[in-house]
Amino acid sequence: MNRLVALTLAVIGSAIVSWVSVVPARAQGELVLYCAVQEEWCREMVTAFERQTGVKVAMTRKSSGEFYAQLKAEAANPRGDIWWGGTGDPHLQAAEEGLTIEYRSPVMAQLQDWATRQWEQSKQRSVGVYAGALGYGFNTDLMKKKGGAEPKCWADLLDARFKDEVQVADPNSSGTSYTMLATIVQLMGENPGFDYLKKLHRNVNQYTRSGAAPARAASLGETLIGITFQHDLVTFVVDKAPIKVIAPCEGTGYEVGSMSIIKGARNLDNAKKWYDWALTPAAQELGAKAKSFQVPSNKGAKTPPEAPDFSQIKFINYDFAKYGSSDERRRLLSKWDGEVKNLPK
Ligand code: S7P
Repeated sequence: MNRLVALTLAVIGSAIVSWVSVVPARAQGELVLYCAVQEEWCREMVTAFERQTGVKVAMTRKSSGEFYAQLKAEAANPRGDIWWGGTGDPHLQAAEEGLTIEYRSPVMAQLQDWATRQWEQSKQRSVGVYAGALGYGFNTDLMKKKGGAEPKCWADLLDARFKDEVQVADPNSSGTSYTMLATIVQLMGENPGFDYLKKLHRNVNQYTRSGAAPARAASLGETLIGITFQHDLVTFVVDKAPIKVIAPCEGTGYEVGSMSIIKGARNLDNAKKWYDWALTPAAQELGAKAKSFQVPSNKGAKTPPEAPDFSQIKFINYDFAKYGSSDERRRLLSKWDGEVKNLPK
C-alpha cells in the first residue's frame, strides 16, 4: 500500500514539474521583433524568450538592408521594438541617422572586444551579438563535372569557366552582399575593386534578395558557386550537402552581427529585456541548435565546433566606422547600382 502511495505521489510530482516547465510564465506584454538571421534561429529565440519571460513576441524576418529601409520608412510611426541580428553596417547607419537609441546592458562586461567596439562606434546604439567570416562555397559534385582546378581565391571567381555559375545577393537588400562589396573595395582599392565586380557580374547567374540564399542554392546544385558568410554554408555541410567552404586566399571581410533598440519602441521595457537576455551565454548558444554557426559575442558562450575557425582565416582590417557610415554606404550602393548591376553580360 505504502509503495502504491509513493508511486502515485511520484507520478503527480513529475507531472507538476513537466507542467511548470512547459507552461509559459504569466503574460507580460508584447514585443515586436525584427529578426535578421535565419528563420530557424529567429524561431528558436522567440520560443525560448516567450517561455522564460511570458512576453508575447511578434516576429518578422527580413534581410539587414531591408530592415534598415523599414526603420527609415517607419521613423515617424515606429512599429518595431528591437532589431536583432543582421550585419553591423546597416545597424551603424541606423544609429548615425538616429533611428535607434542608446542602451547600456548590464551584460556588456561579458562581451568580446569586437562586440563592445560596435557599441562604442554606434555611440551606444548597437551592440555585437555574433561574428561571421565572408567567403564562398561550391558544390563539389558540380565542380567535378565542370573539371579544372578548384577555386581558392576571389580572383578565381572571374574564370570564364564560371560564366553564369556564381550566385550572390544584391547588396541593397543584403548585409552579406554589402559586406562583400565593402570587402572587395578595401582589399583591392576602389577602382580595381569595381573592375573586379564588373567582371564578376559576367559570371553571376542571379542577385538574390537574401544573403544566405546562394548557400542553399549551391547545396541543391542550383548554382555551382555561392558567395555568402562561411557559417551559412556550414549549415548545409552539417546536413551532408556536397559543399566545400572557401576562405579566399587574398583575405576576406567579416561581420559583427548586431542588435539595436528602435527609437520610439512602444514596448521599451520588453525590448531591454530581450537585449539583456540575447547577450547571455544561454541565449547565444541557441544559434547552434538552429544550425547557425556564428561566433557568439559573450565570452562565456561556447563557440560551436562547427563554426569556421577564425585562426585559419586571413582577415582584412575591416573599417566598420567608414563602411558603416551613412554617406559611404549610400555612395557605394548607388555606384554599384549604376556601374555593375545593370551592365549587359
Ligand atoms: O544567415 C545568417 C546571417 O548570414 O544572416 C544575417 C544577415 O541578415 C545577412 O543576411 P542578409 O545578407 O540577407 O542581410 C547575418 O548577419 C547572419 O550571419
